[in-house]
Amino acid sequence: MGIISDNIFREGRILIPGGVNSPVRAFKSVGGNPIFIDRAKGSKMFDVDGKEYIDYVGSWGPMIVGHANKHVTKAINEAVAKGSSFGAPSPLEVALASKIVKAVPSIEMVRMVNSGTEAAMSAIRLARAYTNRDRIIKFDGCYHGHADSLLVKVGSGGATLGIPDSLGVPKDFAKYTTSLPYNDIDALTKIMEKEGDSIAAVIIEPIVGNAGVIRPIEGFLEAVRKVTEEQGTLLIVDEVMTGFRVAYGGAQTIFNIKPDLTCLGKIIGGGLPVGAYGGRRDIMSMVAPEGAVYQAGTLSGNPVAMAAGLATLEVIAKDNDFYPKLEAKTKKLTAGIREGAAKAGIPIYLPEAGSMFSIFFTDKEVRNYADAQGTNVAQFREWFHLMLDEGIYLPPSPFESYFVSSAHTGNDIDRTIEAAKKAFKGVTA
Ligand code: KE4
Repeated sequence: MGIISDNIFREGRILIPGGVNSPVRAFKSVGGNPIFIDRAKGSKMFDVDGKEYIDYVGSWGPMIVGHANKHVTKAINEAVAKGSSFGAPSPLEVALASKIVKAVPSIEMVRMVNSGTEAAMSAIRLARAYTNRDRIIKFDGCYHGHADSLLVKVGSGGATLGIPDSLGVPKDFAKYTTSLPYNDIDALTKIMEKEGDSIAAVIIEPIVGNAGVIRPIEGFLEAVRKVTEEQGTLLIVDEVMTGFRVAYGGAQTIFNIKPDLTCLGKIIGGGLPVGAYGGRRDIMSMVAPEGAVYQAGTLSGNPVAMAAGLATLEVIAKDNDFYPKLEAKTKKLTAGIREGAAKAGIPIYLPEAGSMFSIFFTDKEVRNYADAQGTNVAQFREWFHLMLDEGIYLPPSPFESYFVSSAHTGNDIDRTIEAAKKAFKGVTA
C-alpha cells in the first residue's frame, strides 16, 4: 500500500509476532500488508504515508462518537494532567460505575477491568463460584476474548485465521466448555434438560458481531433465558461489543432479556483499555474483597480511562436522538451497498443491528457460524481491497462487524456508497 507503512511493517514483523499486537489487524485473511495508522479524527484515519480513509472499524467498536472527539480528548487531557494512575480508588471509577448501573437495569453492581477478555474470564469464574459448577456453554463463532476456557470454536481473529481452537489450551480446560450452534434452540434445550444441573453458565453475544453480524432468531434469547433459569444456570450476556452500541442499555434492553451477569468493554473506555462485568448484587458480592472470588488489576479503573469512558457516554447521552440518527445513517449506507451489489449482480447478505453491520458474499441467509464459514471469502477479499483502494477502511475479515459513528457525515456515506458500487463491479462474479 504505502512505502513507509511497508517499511515499518518489515521492522515490526521482526520484533512483534506478525508485526501486530492483535492478530485480526494483520490482514492475514485478505492478503497484503497491514496499514500503519499515524492519526485519526472523526470518521477519518490517516496512514503513515498520508493517505486518508473513511473508517468503519472504529477500533473494533469503541469509537462510536468518532476519533479524537473533542469532549473525550479534553477529558483525557485534564485527567492525565492530574496523574495517570494512582493504584488507589478515584471518584471517576464510582462515576462510571454509576452511569453503567443507571444505563443497564440488570446491573446492580459492576467491577472495572482492563479488557473484554478480563470481563468475560472474571464473569465465568464468578458464575462457577456462585453455582459451584464447572461447565460452561458458549456458541460457535461467538468470541469472548482469549481466556483459555473460552478459546473454543471462537469467531473474530480465531475464525479469521482458521484457529478457532487455539494451541496451548490444556484439554482439561477446554473439556468444561461446550460450544453449540447459535440460534439452535433445540440443541441448547436438549443439553440443558439432560445436563443443565452441571452447567455453571451460558455465555452469549446477544447479537453476534464476531462471526460477522448474526442476529438472534425470534425466541432464541428468550429460550436461553428460560432454560438457564430452569436449571439454576447463570446467563452471562457478553455486551462488550453491543453495550452502548445498539442501545444505551445494550442489546438486552432491546430484547427485554434480564441476564444474571453482563460483560462490557469498548465504548465504556472511549478508546482506552476498559472492560467491566456486573449484574445481580447477590452474585457480584462474591467478588473480592467482599467475597472469595479473586480478581484484580493494577490499572483497573484507571482514572484516565474512566475519564475517556465517562466523556464518551456523556456525548451519547446529551443527544436524545443519538441512536435513531445513527441507525438512520447506517440504514442509508446499507441500502446503498445492497443496491450496488444488486446492480453488479453480486449476491450478498447484509445483516445489521443499529450501527453495526457486516457483508457476507452469499445468496443465502447467515443464521450461524457454519453458514458464515460457507460464504465466499475470495469475493470478500477482492471487495476489501477494492474498497481500500477507494479510501474506505473496512474490517480485514469477513468474520467481523463494521461500525458507523456519529462522526460519519452524509458525504462520507455517499462516498462509501459510490465506492461500493464501483467495487462490486470489480468483484469476480
Ligand atoms: P478485548 O479483550 O479484545 O477487549 O475484548 C474481547 C471481546 C469480548 N467479547 C466480545 C463480544 C468482543 O467482541 C471482544 C473483542 N472483539 C474483537 C473484535 N471482534 C477485538 C478485536 C481484536 O481482537 O483485536
